[in-house]
Amino acid sequence: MERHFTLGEFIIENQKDFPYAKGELSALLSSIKLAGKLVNQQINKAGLAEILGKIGKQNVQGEAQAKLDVIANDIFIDTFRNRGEVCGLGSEELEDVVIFDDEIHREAKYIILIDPLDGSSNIDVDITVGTIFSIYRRISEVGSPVTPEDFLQPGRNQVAAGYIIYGTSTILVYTSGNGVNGFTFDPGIGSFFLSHPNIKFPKKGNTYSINEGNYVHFPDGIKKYLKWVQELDEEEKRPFTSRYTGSLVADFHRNMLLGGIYLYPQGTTAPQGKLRLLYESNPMAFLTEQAGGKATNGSERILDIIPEELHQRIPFICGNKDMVEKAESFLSQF
Ligand code: P6P
Repeated sequence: MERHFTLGEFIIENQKDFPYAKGELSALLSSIKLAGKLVNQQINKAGLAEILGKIGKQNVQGEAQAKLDVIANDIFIDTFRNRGEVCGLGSEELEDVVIFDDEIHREAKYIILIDPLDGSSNIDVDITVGTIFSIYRRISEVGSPVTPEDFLQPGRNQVAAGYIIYGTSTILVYTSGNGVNGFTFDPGIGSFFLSHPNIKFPKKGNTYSINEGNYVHFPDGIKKYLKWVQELDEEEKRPFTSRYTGSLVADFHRNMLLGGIYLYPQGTTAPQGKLRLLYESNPMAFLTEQAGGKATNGSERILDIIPEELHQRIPFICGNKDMVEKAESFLSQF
């Protein structure tokens, strides 16, 4: 019987992967684990606890905020405020960063960027949602207040990134630069257990995830790519399958395990696409590359893009390397 590490045991077992950390990164991952359990609990009883639906306000993105967006955001902020591993936090739900400017937090080495509840428009109809997180070592001096530059580092500087997918089961998936591992939550015990060791994209993928409702707005290269995907090829006999849930975490998780490509390209109504670079595309790009895939904006590596502002959007294509390169080839031709 294979022994299933808990997430805590796995982190300790792999402490050697963090040569410069004296346990803070491990403690930070444990804080994320704790907050994830609390969010999971709220999501699972949402229908009973009158916390479904919108709050009648918009977030900084101009998107209607769901009650659970705000609840999840508060849970993560409170967790990090009560523990001492991060000196600042950027969130999809907040216009400005949260600076934990007290003696303890000023000594913290890390900052974190989160999308507390991605895909939250799906909550009221019980479709999978997720939390996405992205962790950097601060570049400002430890002991001083965190600065905006700490949050505007290129994705290649991430020290860890991952997501928690609240689906048929709740799974925490993360990388700290040494591969991708997934841990499934056992609510009976209240622990996450290693269930998906060393995740890699399969050699071939035949699933594509894109909102084809935006077809008229897509660049010609994407339109030609979609036509290519949907044509039966005499030699390869390749039938592709379309799977798109409206939850990046759900589509990404399926494509990473079974093979596939996710695309949110730019369009006439969204010149920079929809996904946010700092707390959606960068963490997913880090995971993609660690799992053997490729993540670009259609021409450049996502992780090399230098951010200019906290909520900037970026066209995003990620998945099996050959599938991403095929889409890029259409974009470069048309
Ligand atoms: P659309 C959710 O709002 C999200 O950021 C991703 O999780 C998801 O893939 C995408 O937007 C859905 O956007 O425009 O297709 O509804």
